[in-house]
Amino acid sequence: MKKWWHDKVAYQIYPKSFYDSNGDGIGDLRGIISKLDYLKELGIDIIWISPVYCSPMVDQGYDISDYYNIDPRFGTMDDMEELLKEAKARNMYILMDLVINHCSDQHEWFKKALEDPEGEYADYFYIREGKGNKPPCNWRSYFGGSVWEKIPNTNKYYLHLFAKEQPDLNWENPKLRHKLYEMINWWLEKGLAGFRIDAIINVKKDLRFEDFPADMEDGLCSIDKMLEAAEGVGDMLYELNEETFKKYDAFTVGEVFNEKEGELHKFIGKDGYFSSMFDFEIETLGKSEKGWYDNKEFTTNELRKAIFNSQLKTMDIGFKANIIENHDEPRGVSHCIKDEECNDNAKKMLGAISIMLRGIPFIYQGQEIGMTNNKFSSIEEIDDISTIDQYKLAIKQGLSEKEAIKIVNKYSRDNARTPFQWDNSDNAGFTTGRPWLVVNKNYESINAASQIEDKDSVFSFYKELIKLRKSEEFKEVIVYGKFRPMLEEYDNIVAFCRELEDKKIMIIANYQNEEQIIKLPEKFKGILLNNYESLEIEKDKVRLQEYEVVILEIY
Ligand code: TEU
Ligand code: CA
Repeated sequence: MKKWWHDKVAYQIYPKSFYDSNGDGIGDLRGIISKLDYLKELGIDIIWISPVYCSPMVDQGYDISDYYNIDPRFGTMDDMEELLKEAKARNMYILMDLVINHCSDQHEWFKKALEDPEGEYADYFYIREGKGNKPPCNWRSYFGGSVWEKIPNTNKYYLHLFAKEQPDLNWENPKLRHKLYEMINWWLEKGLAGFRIDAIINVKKDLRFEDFPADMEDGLCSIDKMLEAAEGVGDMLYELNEETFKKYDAFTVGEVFNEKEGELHKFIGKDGYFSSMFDFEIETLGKSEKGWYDNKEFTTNELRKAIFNSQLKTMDIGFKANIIENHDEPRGVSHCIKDEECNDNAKKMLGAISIMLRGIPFIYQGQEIGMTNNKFSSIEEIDDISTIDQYKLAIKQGLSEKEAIKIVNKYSRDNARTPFQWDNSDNAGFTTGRPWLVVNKNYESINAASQIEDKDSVFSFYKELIKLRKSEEFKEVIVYGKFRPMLEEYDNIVAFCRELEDKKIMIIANYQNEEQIIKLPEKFKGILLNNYESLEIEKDKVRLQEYEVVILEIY
């Protein structure tokens, strides 16, 4: 059954780093409004903005102290209303970020809970007695250390899977859940098209709050162990959808890392909890549970296998949201292409692979102009709480400062949070003030202004990809066409078909820094897109140049 969002292309904005309209060094809502035409030009329909609610910004706004107000750093509620209006005027849709696994320790609910750990608001959180003078159990936070923080002058602790300033909300409490539903519907009434839903798999805990075997010398265990044991998240997500999103035909995309085997259809199937969820295959490749210091490199063939498996597993169930990066990850082109080979052809090739997959393409701000990782020279340049934790962990595991900063440069979330590079003026045209985070030094060669009019730029290639995706002739096959892996017998070739009865296209990417000759498996009808000037083809032999990607119509 067709849904309004099936043929849309989405874009993630990290407001703090997108565009600063008032010179305070921080991106804001008026900055976003001023750039809507830029996004319209690119071909964007849906815009997800990371949190702009009131927040102490311990975790960059993912610690919300008031769900009903815009943080003054980003602007006012009038600005938010105007963004909704201006987007609507352009046939664009706004998603906000729904962070409801936890709130900020500055939220009034939590303040009231601390005032009276036996009172009504205490049950909006998980407050438990310590075991002797130790926390209730040995789970490790996503940001390092225990998930339990002691409440002063008591032997009680409160639970926080993320930072201690992000107390987990108690989803076992129907009163709390209904407070959240009220808030969600209040925003949907305002005209939001839906939400990106933050860390939502964490809302169901293993309520025994018992230890799991320690997996490191800190005596703690990965939170994944708890999530494996927790049963019943589906009941909560079903109720959430029934009480809110479903009533508005909202588009929702879940950030889900640990759904259980065989449960995908419950999440994004026909009557799923969400419309879609992100495909994190690229992001989790080589990731170690121990921490970034232990992450492994991956090969192109492994990347291909991960993407293809996910496509085949998802195709008959629903639509995932395809990404190569987001605000929690290093830049996609830096993560997936060797530094010394990371040129415009490689960046265009990666974009073509992602956008031609089956699913909803999500482009992260700056991906469309080929922004890359930053070169942080010291941990002092880093803002991100998670990166600082991972840096300390690497040092604790015996890495030198030099090795630890190398890890930070490879995996830090701040790589994706350096200011958007608009032009080659000071601070890349992001702000007239002092930017809150370093601007990538390569802004003079990588910026939007130098690419918009250049038909050979990464930006223009992304525009072509989106135009093809929306073209009358090919949109059906690109949106709904079956996914079929091709040419897996070759190394470093990422090739697949998208096909309907009456329309077939094939994408072939030579994902390496040297040419490769391949035998075309199907008779081709025409060349729809190519990141090189021309394609060398005679009969069924194709000579692909380094990082060349072609999109062909086939019979
Ligand atoms: O991320 C959830 C999540 O699992 C990631 O934080 C991941 O563990 C982390 O990036 C590893 O460094 C969401 C948001 O996307 C993230 O920005 C927030 O920090 C987190 O939730 C808490 O709200
Ligand atoms: Ca500002």
